[in-house]
Amino acid sequence: MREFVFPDGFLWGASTSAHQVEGHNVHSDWWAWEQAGRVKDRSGAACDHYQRFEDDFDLAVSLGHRAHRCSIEWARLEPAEGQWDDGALRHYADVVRALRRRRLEPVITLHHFTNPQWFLARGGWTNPKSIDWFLRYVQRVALAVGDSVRYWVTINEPLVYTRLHYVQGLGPPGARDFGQALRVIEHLIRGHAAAYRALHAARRPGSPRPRVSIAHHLPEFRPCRRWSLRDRWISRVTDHIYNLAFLQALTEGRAAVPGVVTWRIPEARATLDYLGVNFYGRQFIRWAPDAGAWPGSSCDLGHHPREVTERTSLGWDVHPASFTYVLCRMAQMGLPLLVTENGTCMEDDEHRWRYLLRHIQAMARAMQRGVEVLGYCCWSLLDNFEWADGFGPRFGLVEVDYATQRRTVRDSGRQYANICTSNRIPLDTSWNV
Ligand code: IFM
Repeated sequence: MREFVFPDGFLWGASTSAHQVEGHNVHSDWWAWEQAGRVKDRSGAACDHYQRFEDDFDLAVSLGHRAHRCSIEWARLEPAEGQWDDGALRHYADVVRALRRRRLEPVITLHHFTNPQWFLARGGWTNPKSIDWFLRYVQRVALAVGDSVRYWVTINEPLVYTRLHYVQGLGPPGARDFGQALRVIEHLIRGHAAAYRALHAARRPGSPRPRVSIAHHLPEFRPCRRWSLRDRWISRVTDHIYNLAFLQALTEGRAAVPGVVTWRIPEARATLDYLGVNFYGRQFIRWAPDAGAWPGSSCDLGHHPREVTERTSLGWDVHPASFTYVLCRMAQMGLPLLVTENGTCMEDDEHRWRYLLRHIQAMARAMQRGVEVLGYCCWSLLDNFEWADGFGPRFGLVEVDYATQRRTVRDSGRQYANICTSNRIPLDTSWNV
Protein backbone atom coordinates (compact mmCIF):
# COMPACT_ATOMS: atom_id res chain seq x y z
CA MET A 1 0.00 0.00 0.00
CA ARG A 2 1.37 3.41 -0.98
CA GLU A 3 1.40 5.82 1.93
CA PHE A 4 2.62 9.28 2.83
CA VAL A 5 4.48 9.90 6.08
CA PHE A 6 4.10 13.43 7.46
CA PRO A 7 7.08 15.32 8.90
CA ASP A 8 7.82 14.91 12.62
CA GLY A 9 5.98 17.48 14.70
CA PHE A 10 3.24 17.95 12.10
CA LEU A 11 0.45 19.89 13.84
CA TRP A 12 -2.63 17.66 13.73
CA GLY A 13 -5.65 19.14 15.42
CA ALA A 14 -9.01 20.84 15.12
CA SER A 15 -10.44 24.36 15.15
CA THR A 16 -13.28 26.19 16.85
CA SER A 17 -14.24 29.85 17.28
CA ALA A 18 -15.42 31.53 20.46
CA HIS A 19 -18.92 32.64 19.47
CA GLN A 20 -19.71 29.34 17.80
CA VAL A 21 -18.94 27.16 20.84
CA GLU A 22 -18.59 29.18 24.06
CA GLY A 23 -22.18 30.29 24.72
CA HIS A 24 -23.66 33.49 26.16
CA ASN A 25 -21.41 35.87 24.28
CA VAL A 26 -23.80 38.63 25.27
CA HIS A 27 -21.72 41.71 24.43
CA SER A 28 -21.01 40.73 20.83
CA ASP A 29 -22.70 42.13 17.75
CA TRP A 30 -23.75 38.64 16.66
CA TRP A 31 -25.57 38.11 19.97
CA ALA A 32 -27.56 41.33 19.41
CA TRP A 33 -28.27 40.28 15.81
CA GLU A 34 -29.65 36.95 17.03
CA GLN A 35 -31.77 38.58 19.77
CA ALA A 36 -33.25 40.88 17.11
CA GLY A 37 -34.50 37.75 15.33
CA ARG A 38 -32.31 38.24 12.25
CA VAL A 39 -31.36 34.53 12.10
CA LYS A 40 -33.32 31.36 12.63
CA ASP A 41 -31.44 30.13 15.74
CA ARG A 42 -29.95 31.96 18.71
CA SER A 43 -26.52 30.82 19.86
CA GLY A 44 -27.64 30.74 23.54
CA ALA A 45 -25.46 28.35 25.50
CA ALA A 46 -23.98 26.94 22.24
CA CYS A 47 -21.65 24.12 23.40
CA ASP A 48 -21.05 25.73 26.80
CA HIS A 49 -17.38 25.51 25.93
CA TYR A 50 -16.61 28.59 28.06
CA GLN A 51 -17.21 26.35 31.11
CA ARG A 52 -16.23 23.01 29.60
CA PHE A 53 -13.01 23.83 27.76
CA GLU A 54 -10.86 21.58 29.98
CA ASP A 55 -13.03 18.52 29.22
CA ASP A 56 -13.15 19.41 25.53
CA PHE A 57 -9.34 19.67 25.39
CA ASP A 58 -9.12 16.26 27.13
CA LEU A 59 -11.27 14.90 24.32
CA ALA A 60 -8.95 16.44 21.71
CA VAL A 61 -5.95 14.80 23.40
CA SER A 62 -7.76 11.45 23.51
CA LEU A 63 -8.18 11.81 19.73
CA GLY A 64 -4.45 12.18 19.17
CA HIS A 65 -4.49 15.94 18.49
CA ARG A 66 -1.30 17.94 18.98
CA ALA A 67 -2.63 21.40 18.16
CA HIS A 68 -5.81 23.32 18.73
CA ARG A 69 -7.07 26.46 17.06
CA CYS A 70 -9.52 28.61 19.00
CA SER A 71 -10.36 32.29 19.23
CA ILE A 72 -10.35 34.96 21.89
CA GLU A 73 -13.54 37.01 22.12
CA TRP A 74 -12.91 40.75 21.99
CA ALA A 75 -16.48 41.47 23.19
CA ARG A 76 -15.78 39.62 26.44
CA LEU A 77 -12.50 41.43 27.05
CA GLU A 78 -13.83 44.90 26.27
CA PRO A 79 -17.60 44.76 26.83
CA ALA A 80 -17.87 48.57 26.80
CA GLU A 81 -15.49 50.94 25.10
CA GLY A 82 -12.34 51.32 27.19
CA GLN A 83 -13.64 49.03 29.96
CA TRP A 84 -11.65 45.85 30.31
CA ASP A 85 -12.85 42.70 31.99
CA ASP A 86 -9.85 41.20 33.80
CA GLY A 87 -11.84 38.06 34.60
CA ALA A 88 -12.29 37.37 30.89
CA LEU A 89 -8.60 37.99 30.28
CA ARG A 90 -7.72 35.52 33.06
CA HIS A 91 -10.13 33.04 31.49
CA TYR A 92 -8.25 33.09 28.19
CA ALA A 93 -4.91 32.85 29.99
CA ASP A 94 -6.33 29.69 31.64
CA VAL A 95 -7.42 28.41 28.21
CA VAL A 96 -3.91 28.82 26.78
CA ARG A 97 -2.36 27.22 29.89
CA ALA A 98 -4.82 24.33 29.62
CA LEU A 99 -3.71 23.74 26.02
CA ARG A 100 -0.02 23.91 26.89
CA ARG A 101 -0.45 21.51 29.86
CA ARG A 102 -1.87 18.97 27.43
CA ARG A 103 0.85 19.58 24.84
CA LEU A 104 -1.70 20.98 22.39
CA GLU A 105 0.02 23.72 20.38
CA PRO A 106 -2.26 26.77 20.63
CA VAL A 107 -3.21 28.50 17.39
CA ILE A 108 -4.98 31.63 18.58
CA THR A 109 -7.38 33.69 16.45
CA LEU A 110 -7.97 37.29 17.48
CA HIS A 111 -10.99 38.11 15.28
CA HIS A 112 -13.42 35.48 14.08
CA PHE A 113 -16.48 37.29 12.63
CA THR A 114 -17.66 38.90 15.90
CA ASN A 115 -17.13 42.38 17.35
CA PRO A 116 -18.13 44.12 20.57
CA GLN A 117 -21.53 45.82 20.24
CA TRP A 118 -20.04 49.23 21.09
CA PHE A 119 -17.55 48.81 18.23
CA LEU A 120 -20.28 48.16 15.68
CA ALA A 121 -22.31 51.09 17.03
CA ARG A 122 -19.34 53.30 16.20
CA GLY A 123 -19.24 52.11 12.61
CA GLY A 124 -17.27 48.88 13.12
CA TRP A 125 -14.65 48.19 10.45
CA THR A 126 -15.91 51.03 8.25
CA ASN A 127 -14.52 53.51 10.81
CA PRO A 128 -10.79 54.33 10.34
CA LYS A 129 -10.50 54.30 14.16
CA SER A 130 -11.27 50.56 14.08
CA ILE A 131 -7.56 49.94 13.57
CA ASP A 132 -6.57 51.65 16.85
CA TRP A 133 -9.42 49.97 18.73
CA PHE A 134 -8.40 46.55 17.44
CA LEU A 135 -4.75 47.26 18.18
CA ARG A 136 -5.52 48.19 21.81
CA TYR A 137 -7.30 44.86 22.25
CA VAL A 138 -4.49 42.89 20.59
CA GLN A 139 -1.87 44.55 22.82
CA ARG A 140 -3.80 43.45 25.94
CA VAL A 141 -4.00 39.89 24.66
CA ALA A 142 -0.31 39.84 23.74
CA LEU A 143 0.62 41.01 27.23
CA ALA A 144 -1.57 38.37 28.88
CA VAL A 145 -0.76 35.26 26.81
CA GLY A 146 1.92 36.29 24.30
CA ASP A 147 4.67 34.28 26.00
CA SER A 148 2.72 31.05 25.59
CA VAL A 149 1.45 31.45 22.04
CA ARG A 150 3.53 30.93 18.94
CA TYR A 151 0.90 30.67 16.19
CA TRP A 152 -1.48 33.59 15.77
CA VAL A 153 -4.32 34.24 13.34
CA THR A 154 -5.16 37.94 13.38
CA ILE A 155 -8.33 37.83 11.29
CA ASN A 156 -10.35 34.85 10.19
CA GLU A 157 -11.49 34.88 6.55
CA PRO A 158 -11.44 38.66 6.03
CA LEU A 159 -13.17 38.39 2.67
CA VAL A 160 -15.90 36.04 3.90
CA TYR A 161 -16.47 38.41 6.82
CA THR A 162 -16.78 41.33 4.41
CA ARG A 163 -19.03 39.49 1.96
CA LEU A 164 -21.43 38.10 4.56
CA HIS A 165 -21.71 41.25 6.68
CA TYR A 166 -21.32 44.08 4.14
CA VAL A 167 -22.40 42.64 0.78
CA GLN A 168 -24.98 39.95 1.43
CA GLY A 169 -26.29 41.45 4.68
CA LEU A 170 -26.36 38.05 6.38
CA GLY A 171 -24.69 39.20 9.61
CA PRO A 172 -24.38 42.45 11.57
CA PRO A 173 -24.68 45.23 10.48
CA GLY A 174 -26.63 43.64 7.61
CA ALA A 175 -25.21 46.03 5.00
CA ARG A 176 -25.41 45.50 1.24
CA ASP A 177 -23.01 48.12 0.05
CA PHE A 178 -19.95 47.47 -2.10
CA GLY A 179 -18.43 50.86 -1.21
CA GLN A 180 -18.57 50.04 2.51
CA ALA A 181 -17.19 46.60 1.78
CA LEU A 182 -14.10 48.09 0.11
CA ARG A 183 -13.52 50.34 3.16
CA VAL A 184 -13.86 47.35 5.48
CA ILE A 185 -11.29 45.41 3.46
CA GLU A 186 -8.81 48.28 3.68
CA HIS A 187 -9.28 48.59 7.45
CA LEU A 188 -8.93 44.85 7.93
CA ILE A 189 -5.62 44.99 6.04
CA ARG A 190 -4.44 47.85 8.26
CA GLY A 191 -5.79 46.14 11.38
CA HIS A 192 -3.89 42.96 10.54
CA ALA A 193 -0.68 44.91 9.94
CA ALA A 194 -1.02 46.75 13.27
CA ALA A 195 -1.68 43.46 15.08
CA TYR A 196 1.27 41.80 13.33
CA ARG A 197 3.66 44.47 14.58
CA ALA A 198 2.17 44.49 18.09
CA LEU A 199 2.53 40.71 18.45
CA HIS A 200 6.16 40.86 17.33
CA ALA A 201 6.90 43.90 19.52
CA ALA A 202 5.44 42.13 22.59
CA ARG A 203 7.89 39.25 22.31
CA ARG A 204 10.07 38.97 25.43
CA PRO A 205 13.74 37.96 25.16
CA GLY A 206 14.08 34.18 25.23
CA SER A 207 10.55 33.41 24.03
CA PRO A 208 10.09 31.96 20.53
CA ARG A 209 9.44 34.29 17.61
CA PRO A 210 5.69 34.54 17.02
CA ARG A 211 4.33 33.32 13.69
CA VAL A 212 1.47 35.52 12.58
CA SER A 213 -0.99 35.13 9.70
CA ILE A 214 -4.59 35.50 8.68
CA ALA A 215 -6.78 32.44 8.03
CA HIS A 216 -7.69 32.93 4.38
CA HIS A 217 -10.71 31.24 2.83
CA LEU A 218 -9.41 30.04 -0.52
CA PRO A 219 -11.95 28.45 -2.86
CA GLU A 220 -11.05 27.57 -6.41
CA PHE A 221 -13.26 29.84 -8.54
CA ARG A 222 -14.58 28.45 -11.80
CA PRO A 223 -16.79 30.06 -14.42
CA CYS A 224 -20.36 28.79 -14.41
CA ARG A 225 -20.47 28.47 -18.18
CA ARG A 226 -17.03 27.69 -19.55
CA TRP A 227 -18.02 28.97 -23.00
CA SER A 228 -19.08 32.39 -21.66
CA LEU A 229 -16.41 35.10 -21.89
CA ARG A 230 -18.27 37.16 -19.29
CA ASP A 231 -18.41 34.27 -16.81
CA ARG A 232 -14.71 33.62 -17.32
CA TRP A 233 -13.87 37.29 -16.81
CA ILE A 234 -15.99 37.73 -13.66
CA SER A 235 -14.64 34.51 -12.19
CA ARG A 236 -11.07 35.87 -12.70
CA VAL A 237 -12.04 39.21 -11.11
CA THR A 238 -13.64 37.40 -8.16
CA ASP A 239 -10.51 35.27 -7.74
CA HIS A 240 -8.47 38.45 -7.70
CA ILE A 241 -10.61 40.32 -5.15
CA TYR A 242 -11.40 37.34 -2.99
CA ASN A 243 -8.27 35.20 -3.06
CA LEU A 244 -5.36 37.36 -4.13
CA ALA A 245 -5.72 41.08 -3.39
CA PHE A 246 -5.63 40.81 0.41
CA LEU A 247 -2.54 38.60 0.24
CA GLN A 248 -0.90 40.93 -2.25
CA ALA A 249 -1.37 43.79 0.24
CA LEU A 250 0.18 41.74 3.09
CA THR A 251 3.17 40.76 1.01
CA GLU A 252 3.84 43.77 -1.25
CA GLY A 253 2.09 46.57 0.67
CA ARG A 254 0.03 47.29 -2.40
CA ALA A 255 -2.92 45.61 -4.04
CA ALA A 256 -4.88 46.42 -7.14
CA VAL A 257 -8.10 45.08 -8.59
CA PRO A 258 -7.83 46.64 -12.05
CA GLY A 259 -10.67 49.02 -12.71
CA VAL A 260 -12.09 48.56 -9.21
CA VAL A 261 -9.66 49.70 -6.52
CA THR A 262 -6.00 50.05 -5.59
CA TRP A 263 -4.78 49.89 -2.01
CA ARG A 264 -1.37 51.30 -1.17
CA ILE A 265 -0.55 50.30 2.39
CA PRO A 266 3.22 50.25 2.86
CA GLU A 267 2.97 49.30 6.55
CA ALA A 268 1.21 46.07 5.54
CA ARG A 269 4.19 44.90 3.49
CA ALA A 270 5.77 41.59 4.68
CA THR A 271 3.30 40.97 7.50
CA LEU A 272 2.80 37.23 7.05
CA ASP A 273 5.05 34.65 8.72
CA TYR A 274 3.04 31.74 7.31
CA LEU A 275 -0.29 31.46 5.53
CA GLY A 276 -3.39 30.02 7.22
CA VAL A 277 -5.48 28.21 4.59
CA ASN A 278 -9.21 27.50 5.04
CA PHE A 279 -10.41 25.23 2.27
CA TYR A 280 -13.88 23.82 1.62
CA GLY A 281 -14.38 23.45 -2.14
CA ARG A 282 -14.90 25.17 -5.52
CA GLN A 283 -17.27 28.03 -6.22
CA PHE A 284 -18.89 28.66 -9.57
CA ILE A 285 -19.30 32.24 -10.73
CA ARG A 286 -21.45 33.72 -13.43
CA TRP A 287 -21.85 37.21 -14.82
CA ALA A 288 -24.89 38.66 -13.03
CA PRO A 289 -24.83 42.47 -13.03
CA ASP A 290 -28.28 42.56 -11.41
CA ALA A 291 -27.15 40.39 -8.48
CA GLY A 292 -26.58 43.31 -6.11
CA ALA A 293 -23.48 45.03 -4.84
CA TRP A 294 -20.92 42.28 -5.47
CA PRO A 295 -19.81 42.30 -9.10
CA GLY A 296 -21.02 38.89 -10.17
CA SER A 297 -22.52 36.20 -8.01
CA SER A 298 -22.02 32.64 -7.01
CA CYS A 299 -23.98 30.52 -9.39
CA ASP A 300 -26.41 27.88 -8.28
CA LEU A 301 -24.46 24.63 -8.38
CA GLY A 302 -27.56 23.12 -9.95
CA HIS A 303 -26.31 24.59 -13.22
CA HIS A 304 -23.48 22.09 -13.10
CA PRO A 305 -24.83 18.60 -13.24
CA ARG A 306 -21.72 17.50 -15.10
CA GLU A 307 -19.01 19.31 -13.13
CA VAL A 308 -20.34 18.93 -9.60
CA THR A 309 -20.60 15.31 -8.69
CA GLU A 310 -20.77 15.65 -4.90
CA ARG A 311 -22.12 18.25 -2.48
CA THR A 312 -22.29 18.66 1.27
CA SER A 313 -25.63 18.98 3.06
CA LEU A 314 -25.25 22.77 2.72
CA GLY A 315 -25.01 22.25 -1.05
CA TRP A 316 -21.28 23.04 -1.20
CA ASP A 317 -19.17 21.41 -3.90
CA VAL A 318 -16.81 18.61 -2.84
CA HIS A 319 -13.64 18.49 -4.94
CA PRO A 320 -10.43 17.39 -3.16
CA ALA A 321 -8.23 17.93 -6.26
CA SER A 322 -8.90 21.66 -5.86
CA PHE A 323 -7.30 21.48 -2.40
CA THR A 324 -4.05 20.19 -3.93
CA TYR A 325 -4.29 22.96 -6.53
CA VAL A 326 -4.89 25.71 -3.93
CA LEU A 327 -2.03 24.52 -1.69
CA CYS A 328 0.40 24.34 -4.63
CA ARG A 329 -0.71 27.75 -5.85
CA MET A 330 -0.33 29.38 -2.42
CA ALA A 331 3.07 27.76 -1.86
CA GLN A 332 4.36 30.00 -4.65
CA MET A 333 4.24 32.85 -2.15
CA GLY A 334 7.28 31.27 -0.49
CA LEU A 335 5.65 30.98 2.94
CA PRO A 336 4.92 27.82 4.91
CA LEU A 337 1.21 26.94 4.98
CA LEU A 338 -0.93 25.85 7.90
CA VAL A 339 -4.35 24.40 7.14
CA THR A 340 -6.43 26.33 9.65
CA GLU A 341 -9.79 24.86 8.51
CA ASN A 342 -11.05 22.01 6.37
CA GLY A 343 -14.09 19.88 7.07
CA THR A 344 -17.69 19.18 6.27
CA CYS A 345 -21.19 18.97 7.70
CA MET A 346 -22.22 15.81 5.84
CA GLU A 347 -25.23 14.30 7.59
CA ASP A 348 -23.89 10.79 7.12
CA ASP A 349 -20.74 10.44 9.23
CA GLU A 350 -19.23 7.93 6.80
CA HIS A 351 -19.38 10.71 4.16
CA ARG A 352 -17.70 13.10 6.59
CA TRP A 353 -14.85 10.63 7.00
CA ARG A 354 -14.64 10.10 3.25
CA TYR A 355 -14.42 13.89 2.79
CA LEU A 356 -11.71 14.26 5.43
CA LEU A 357 -9.61 11.36 4.21
CA ARG A 358 -9.69 12.51 0.58
CA HIS A 359 -8.77 16.04 1.54
CA ILE A 360 -5.88 14.90 3.74
CA GLN A 361 -4.72 12.76 0.83
CA ALA A 362 -5.00 15.82 -1.42
CA MET A 363 -2.86 17.78 1.06
CA ALA A 364 -0.32 14.94 1.11
CA ARG A 365 -0.12 15.11 -2.69
CA ALA A 366 0.74 18.79 -2.49
CA MET A 367 3.41 17.98 0.11
CA GLN A 368 4.84 15.29 -2.17
CA ARG A 369 5.32 18.09 -4.71
CA GLY A 370 7.38 20.02 -2.18
CA VAL A 371 4.74 22.25 -0.55
CA GLU A 372 5.63 23.00 3.07
CA VAL A 373 2.56 22.42 5.27
CA LEU A 374 3.04 22.84 9.03
CA GLY A 375 -0.20 21.25 10.16
CA TYR A 376 -3.86 20.52 9.58
CA CYS A 377 -6.68 21.73 11.84
CA CYS A 378 -9.99 20.13 10.99
CA TRP A 379 -13.14 22.25 11.19
CA SER A 380 -14.37 21.45 13.73
CA LEU A 381 -13.66 19.74 17.04
CA LEU A 382 -17.33 20.11 18.07
CA ASP A 383 -20.67 20.60 16.36
CA ASN A 384 -21.36 24.30 16.75
CA PHE A 385 -23.39 27.41 15.86
CA GLU A 386 -23.03 27.89 12.10
CA TRP A 387 -23.95 31.60 11.95
CA ALA A 388 -26.98 32.29 9.72
CA ASP A 389 -27.46 28.51 9.30
CA GLY A 390 -27.85 28.07 13.06
CA PHE A 391 -27.39 24.70 14.75
CA GLY A 392 -28.50 22.63 11.74
CA PRO A 393 -25.17 21.88 10.04
CA ARG A 394 -22.94 19.59 12.07
CA PHE A 395 -19.24 19.98 11.39
CA GLY A 396 -17.93 18.23 14.55
CA LEU A 397 -15.56 15.33 14.94
CA VAL A 398 -17.48 15.20 18.19
CA GLU A 399 -21.28 15.32 18.22
CA VAL A 400 -22.89 17.70 20.70
CA ASP A 401 -26.35 17.10 22.14
CA TYR A 402 -27.33 20.74 22.72
CA ALA A 403 -30.08 19.82 25.22
CA THR A 404 -27.76 17.93 27.58
CA GLN A 405 -24.32 19.13 26.41
CA ARG A 406 -23.34 15.49 26.09
CA ARG A 407 -20.35 14.91 23.79
CA THR A 408 -20.12 11.75 21.64
CA VAL A 409 -17.06 11.09 19.52
CA ARG A 410 -18.06 10.30 15.94
CA ASP A 411 -16.52 7.43 14.05
CA SER A 412 -14.93 10.05 11.75
CA GLY A 413 -13.28 11.55 14.86
CA ARG A 414 -11.78 8.14 15.70
CA GLN A 415 -10.64 7.52 12.13
CA TYR A 416 -9.03 10.96 12.06
CA ALA A 417 -7.33 10.06 15.37
CA ASN A 418 -5.66 7.10 13.62
CA ILE A 419 -4.08 9.50 11.15
CA CYS A 420 -3.01 11.92 13.89
CA THR A 421 -1.35 9.23 15.97
CA SER A 422 0.26 7.28 13.13
CA ASN A 423 1.32 10.50 11.33
CA ARG A 424 0.80 8.79 7.98
CA ILE A 425 -1.92 8.24 5.42
CA PRO A 426 -2.54 5.67 2.70
CA LEU A 427 -2.58 7.23 -0.75
CA ASP A 428 -4.59 4.53 -2.50
CA THR A 429 -7.86 5.56 -4.03
CA SER A 430 -9.75 3.29 -1.66
CA TRP A 431 -10.89 5.48 1.22
CA ASN A 432 -11.07 2.87 3.98
CA VAL A 433 -8.18 2.79 6.45
O1 IFM B 1 -18.16 27.79 10.67
C1 IFM B 1 -17.41 28.44 9.70
C2 IFM B 1 -16.27 29.21 10.34
O2 IFM B 1 -16.74 30.15 11.29
C3 IFM B 1 -15.48 29.96 9.30
N1 IFM B 1 -15.07 29.08 8.22
C4 IFM B 1 -16.08 28.22 7.64
C5 IFM B 1 -16.80 27.46 8.72
C6 IFM B 1 -17.87 26.54 8.10
O3 IFM B 1 -18.78 27.30 7.39
